[in-house]
Amino acid sequence: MIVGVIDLAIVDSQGRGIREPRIYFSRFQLSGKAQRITARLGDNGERIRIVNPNGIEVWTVSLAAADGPAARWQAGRHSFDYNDPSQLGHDADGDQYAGVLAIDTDSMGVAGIGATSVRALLWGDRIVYQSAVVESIDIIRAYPGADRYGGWELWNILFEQLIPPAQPVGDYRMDFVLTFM
Ligand SMILES: [Ca+2]
Repeated sequence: MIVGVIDLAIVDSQGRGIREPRIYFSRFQLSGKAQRITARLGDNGERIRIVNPNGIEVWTVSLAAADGPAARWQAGRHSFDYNDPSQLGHDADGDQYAGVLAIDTDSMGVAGIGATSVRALLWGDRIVYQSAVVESIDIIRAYPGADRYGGWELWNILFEQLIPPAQPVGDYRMDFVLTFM
């Protein structure tokens, strides 16, 4: 789901909107140990497009769980957490589920559309979701001096999820909301 006051979309290589964008973590072999899996949002065929037709100078694009801090990755009755930075099995947020998701924009691609420049834009963090502390993660921010009335495309955002040990096999899913404000 995508919300915002400005035009924010995920588009394919022809610039057409992708109605229900999805990213997939690669299949992984379960073991008795915790493990990290990764996925990337965006490549040549799928980019986040930001268009700012109203001249807003300072803005942020952020990503949050659609169901808020109580959300979990779910496969039927099995689930694991996305915002429990205590890492291995010690449940910091008290919901009895372990697991944490990091969003890393260190190697994110950013390009202005047409004549738009990327000046006064800031990205390049690795941030983990943390219940009641970090419920939304900024992907990119524009500061005073950024081009107004411009458009930008973003790709190659790294998602890294820590899976708790002994997690049951399943096709785990979770919904996120991308917001421009
Ligand atoms: Ca938890």
